[in-house]
Amino acid sequence: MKLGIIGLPQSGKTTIFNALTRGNAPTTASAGRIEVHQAVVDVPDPRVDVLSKMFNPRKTIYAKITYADIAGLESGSAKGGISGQLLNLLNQMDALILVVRCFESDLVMHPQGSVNPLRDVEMMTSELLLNDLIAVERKLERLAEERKKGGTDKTVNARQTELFERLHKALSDNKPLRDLEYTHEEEKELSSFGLLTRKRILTVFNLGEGQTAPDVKLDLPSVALMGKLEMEIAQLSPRRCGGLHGRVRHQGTQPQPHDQPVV
Ligand SMILES: Nc1nc2c(ncn2[C@@H]2O[C@H](COP(=O)(O)OP(=O)(O)OP(=O)(O)O)[C@@H](O)[C@H]2O)c(=O)[nH]1
Ligand SMILES: [Mg+2]
Repeated sequence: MKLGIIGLPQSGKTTIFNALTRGNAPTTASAGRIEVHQAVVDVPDPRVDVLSKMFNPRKTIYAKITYADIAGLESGSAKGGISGQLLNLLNQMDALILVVRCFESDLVMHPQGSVNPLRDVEMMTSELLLNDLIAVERKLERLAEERKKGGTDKTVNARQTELFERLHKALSDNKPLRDLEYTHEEEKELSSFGLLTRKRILTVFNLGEGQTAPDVKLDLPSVALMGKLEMEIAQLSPRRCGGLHGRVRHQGTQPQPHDQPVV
């Protein structure tokens, strides 16, 4: 499973990525740049540990999650549709983790000039929605052209037009596409058509030390954690603490020796 970590610039994406993967990717400004760090993390599972002890196999393989820290999505990114490279990266993800800044700091600039978690969630989710709306409108235009020209299968065209009009209606009503129901056939039709609001999103409120979770109502599931503190804990020796996740195999960041499962 691939999870993409997104959020406004300087919200703490790389910090949370490091916390989840015990990585030490540099948490530096990269405004306007598309940047990605990836790491594969074993999902700790005590059941696997028990079975492994019982049967003593040559290899014990845990379920794996790939985390990708994807910088580059900002307010305004979707105006003309999210750029190809970034969209391609986002499309490869099974679900998204949206990091939202809650911590206050005079040393770290906020792209909007102030800390406001609800505004930032809405800003990022509208970028995804706008991107899908543009993609769906383009598809509907292509379908209309095909109809004019003739030559293509009329039933396929009619079926797709009906589906994409339904998507268009939902997006125009500000509704993400994950909220719609699809037939098996429609799922198949859409699987090769990258639509970002069909992906599940977990919102992570990145709190400063001692801060409590913001009192906001969201349509998305959310968790609140102190990203910087979690990163520092995760970077300690795995034998001394568990951090946010289990053992790691790194890609693109420095490899570290983690040979013991953390329970
Ligand atoms: N004080 C404080 N600083 C934090 C916290 N979390 C992150 N930071 C700082 O905020 C800055 C940005 O954090 P990053 O994790 O690099 O943020 P990012 O979203 O990856 O940033 P870009 O990749 O540049 O968009 C860094 O200097 C972090 O040390 C926090 O909880 N408290
Ligand atoms: Mg970063």
